[in-house]
Amino acid sequence: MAQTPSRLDILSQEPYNAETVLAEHTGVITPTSAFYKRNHFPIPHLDPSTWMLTVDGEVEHSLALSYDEILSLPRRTLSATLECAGNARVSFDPPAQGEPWKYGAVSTAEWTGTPLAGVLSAAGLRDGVWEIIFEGADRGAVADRDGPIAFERSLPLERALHPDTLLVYAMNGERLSPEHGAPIRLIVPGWYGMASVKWLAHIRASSEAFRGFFQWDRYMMVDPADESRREPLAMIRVRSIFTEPVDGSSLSRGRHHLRGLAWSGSAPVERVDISTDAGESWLPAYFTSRAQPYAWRHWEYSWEPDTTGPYTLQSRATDVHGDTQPVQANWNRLGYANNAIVAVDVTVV
Ligand SMILES: Nc1nc2c(c(=O)[nH]1)N[C@H]1C(S)=C(S)[C@@H](COP(=O)(O)O)O[C@H]1N2
Ligand SMILES: [Mo]
Repeated sequence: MAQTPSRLDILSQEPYNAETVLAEHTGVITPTSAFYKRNHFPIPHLDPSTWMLTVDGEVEHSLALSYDEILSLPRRTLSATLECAGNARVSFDPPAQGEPWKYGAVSTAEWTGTPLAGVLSAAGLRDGVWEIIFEGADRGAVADRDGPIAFERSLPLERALHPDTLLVYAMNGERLSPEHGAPIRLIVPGWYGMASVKWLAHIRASSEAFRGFFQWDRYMMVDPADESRREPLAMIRVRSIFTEPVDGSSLSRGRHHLRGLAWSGSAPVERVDISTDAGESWLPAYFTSRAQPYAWRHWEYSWEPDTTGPYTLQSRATDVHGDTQPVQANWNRLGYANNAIVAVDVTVV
């Protein structure tokens, strides 16, 4: 496995889960070796020369597509930020269940593939299709279900047909690697990472709502006050992080450039405000990279502290829909979608 441990903070080896070290985010695109990895099961190593993608269910013609056939379809490239819905889970209090991600389960890549819509139209969707179900080739045991099961997810028809929903074979200009879903993965730009199914093996058109484990028992926002109130996770919520300085660091007196990233799945980020006094007052940061539909933006803020001592730095992103980061995110048992404002504590000496 191509891993460079200094660029990734490894949470577990089997399944392999690793988050990006924030200081690695110097450009908009995350180098593939520093891109976070999130796996539920062991990574399958598939041979593209024998691998086939089956498309069936409520379709006029079932398809079995080879890797080369998919490569020959119309090509589309876009940059998209992928964030795990469990990113920042560690900052929930009381602790939530699940992998203890800090702030590094988010990265951005340039993805190349073909729109899923073309393959679905070749198969011919029947009337009444409601969802498209995607199955990965990875398998394993999960709580409360007879195992082993596959990683399976569905998308509402509208999102499956969106021209930016891609069957992807290249990441950052290189052939997709096994850890990121080779030979083909789905990429659903703007959605939390669980929707972007890796090691795609089977696509099924369905006239019913899918109730698989990773659709129904996980990646659900369950209201702690009433567990019958559940909302499936979809779009990435607006959020920002600091890449510099690192939490707990000491800074000299004088001028500093605070730096970070901001993103939102449903709309471009419009502003980032910075507080250097624990949220008392806020001033705008400026962007140092352009707005793109699905990729995060770099921001900077020039700061010259008046006195020595401790400071709490915070950033707050707002998107063009007016969605902004809360002081505290809604606690939920499975610890998803924590987009609360992050505090970075530094000491000026
Ligand atoms: N087949 C399969 N697809 C999967 C997963 C998985 O475990 N199996 N994990 C999902 C989750 S939860 C996330 S956040 C992203 C992570 O993608 P990455 O490892 O390329 O960063 O893949 C998604 N696709
Ligand atoms: Mo995830």
